[in-house]
Order: sequence, then C-alpha cells, then structure tokens
Amino acid sequence: MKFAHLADTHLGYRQFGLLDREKDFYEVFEKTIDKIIEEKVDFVIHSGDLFETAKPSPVTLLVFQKALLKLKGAGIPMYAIAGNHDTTLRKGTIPPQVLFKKFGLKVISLINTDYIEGEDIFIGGIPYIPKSQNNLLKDRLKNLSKKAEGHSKKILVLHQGIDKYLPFEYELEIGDIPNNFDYYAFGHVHNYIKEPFNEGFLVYPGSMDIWKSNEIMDYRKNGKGFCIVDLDAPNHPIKRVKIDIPREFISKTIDSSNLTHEILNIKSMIKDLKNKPILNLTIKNSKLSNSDIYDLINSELGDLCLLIRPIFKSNDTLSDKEIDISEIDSLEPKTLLNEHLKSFENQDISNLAIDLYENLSKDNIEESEKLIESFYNDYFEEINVSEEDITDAGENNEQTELKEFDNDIQ
Ligand SMILES: [Mn+2]
Repeated sequence: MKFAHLADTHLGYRQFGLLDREKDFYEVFEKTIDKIIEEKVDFVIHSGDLFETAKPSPVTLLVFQKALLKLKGAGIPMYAIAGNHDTTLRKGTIPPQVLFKKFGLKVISLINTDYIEGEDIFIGGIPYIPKSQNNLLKDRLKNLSKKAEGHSKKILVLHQGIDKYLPFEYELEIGDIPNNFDYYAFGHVHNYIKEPFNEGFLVYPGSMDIWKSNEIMDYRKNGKGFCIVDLDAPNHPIKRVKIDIPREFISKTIDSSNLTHEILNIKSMIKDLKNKPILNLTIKNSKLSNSDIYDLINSELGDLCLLIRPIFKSNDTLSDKEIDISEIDSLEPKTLLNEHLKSFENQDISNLAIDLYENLSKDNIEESEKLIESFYNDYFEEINVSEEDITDAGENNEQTELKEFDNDIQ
C-alpha cells in the first residue's frame, strides 16, 4: 500500500496578475497527476489549498475536474481537506472541493472527519480552523485521535501552522498534535518539511510552484514536489518526488554604474532557459534616474523575461546595514502586529486580532463578522462541541452538506 501526499497547489492563482503564471500552476499540477499515476500509488491525499480561493473560476474547476477523472480512470481515489485559501468561515457555506464528491473526491470535513482505506488504514483530518477557534481545533484533534485507536495504520490530515515551523503565525503548538498517528499529512507551510514525529513522520510537502518570493531559498534547496509514502515497508519510507516548475525565478543584485556589463551577464544567465523567467532585480548605486535605468533594463531584457521586478537602492539614503534589515521577514506587518499584541497578555484576543487582520485586509467583511460572533460566543461560554457533528460519515451527513449547498445558492 502506498500513497501520494501533496498540498498547496493553489490552482487559479494568477501571480502578479499574469495569465502565464496561472497556467504555470496548472501545468505543474497536471505533471504531478501524471507522475502520481505513473508511480501506481493506491490513493492520494491533498492537504488543503487545492484552489487559490474559495470561489475558483470555471477554468480552474475544469483543470481540477480533468485531473480527478484521470486519477479515477487509473483507479486512484483522492482525499482532500480545505485549506485557509479555499475555505469560507461563514456558516452554511462549503469549500469548492465539495463540488467533486460525485466525481469520487473524498472530502474530509467537520462532518465527514474520517474514512477507512484498503484493509484498515484510518484517514482522518480537519479542514483549516482559524487561530481564534483553536480550542475547537484542539477538541476535534482529541476526538480524532481517540477514533483512530485500534486501526492498523493511521494518517492525520491537517492544514494548519505549527509554532515550530511558523513561529509568527501558528494555530497549534507541536505539543497539541496527537501522538498516535503513523503519518502526519500536513499542508499550509509552503517549504518542504519532513521530520520524525513520535513513531511516524510529520510532512509538509510544500507548495507546488513558487507562490511567494520568500519560497525561493527553500526551492533552491529542496525543489518543489510531493511525497510518496510506502505503508508496507518498515518505518514507512518517504520518497520525495520533485516536479520541475515551468519557470525560473532569478534574483540578482546589480551595480548601476556598471549597467551594460551587468545586463550582458543576465542575458547569458537566461539565454538557455526553456521559458521566460521572473527577474527580481535589486539595483544599487543609482546615479542615473530610476526611470532611465528602468528604460534601459526594459529595452534590453524586457522581451527575454516574463516580468522584471526592480528595487532601487540608493547609497545616499540607506546604509548597507539598513538595507539588510529591510529584507528580514520579521518586519512584515503581520509579525509586527503579533509582537505588539503580546503586550495585551491575552492570547485569545491576540489570536482574534490576527484573524481579523487577515480577513479585513482581504475585505472579507462577512467572515470577519462571523469570526467576532463566534469569538464572542466562545469567550463567554464554555465551548461545547456537539457530538452529532462528529458522528460517522454517511448518507445523512452528505445530505446535510448538500442542503447547506442548496441554501447557499438560493
Ligand atoms: Mn497555501
């Protein structure tokens, strides 16, 4: 018995507003599906952020439908949870994954929390839950851990940040993760992480293409791709399968006093690339005007790159030391907000603030209201998880979800 584990495919992401980048994400996903079929796995787990948004375009949905049917044709079922990108927090709404249940997609949700695959492989999980509701998340985890007991193999599927890997934006501490699973199929962290955890392995396969520039370092080290896990062999060996991304990201710092030479260098770097790269340029010592430099760079390199992203650094205004500081991730607004909130000494309220910051910066007004409402309810009453929500998967539950769907489209 072996399975493929992937996550964070972000289908439909039009990076930098470019259709070519949207196509890149499709291409890498299609290559991944072909590779999965070639590897003859028994099933696939997708750990969330399948889609970039909770409302994917018809083209995006079709790309996934084709891939799913291809897998189905090869007799390979797919399990999936919703991530923070392809979920809505409002009551009665459903993630786009639910559209594919009739095509055979096994959606792991708050209602259908677990499945049995093969002889006795327990596959259980929880879709993304925001930090302000992490008490609910922890309760659910405890229930799932209990339910997994006694099965011969146990896989936990989550889409959450853990303090150890995302110290500034996590929902779970490493100690909150139940210890009785054989494999921890996680999503959310876009870098590749594989670590021994209790008797098994905890794995974030990472995103399938470079979703944000801060993934470039990890990409150079680990590549992008997915994992294949062999459940029959002792210790469940994990094979990392790298999938070439369609387009390179090139980051270069150049000295504008030597511009002609620098441009020639870049030309020789990119001349053999299959597809036009994204070029991140840091331009130092600009004595000419920025627009003159940009015009020159654009006329020489514009046709050779999909996109040039210049940053101008002048020696007059910033010392080298300050330039270094400006590139540290921890000066991102979210991190600063997190640091600032520590002075309130109330973790619950800080968590709510972070979630609200996330949602309000994306104009998710309704979801923000929902967050406040549920926070208010939880904060002033003990959390009381309804047992009927956690009961076994079945036709009734499916109907509940479809009913919710009906309500949603009315
Ligand atoms: Mn993601």
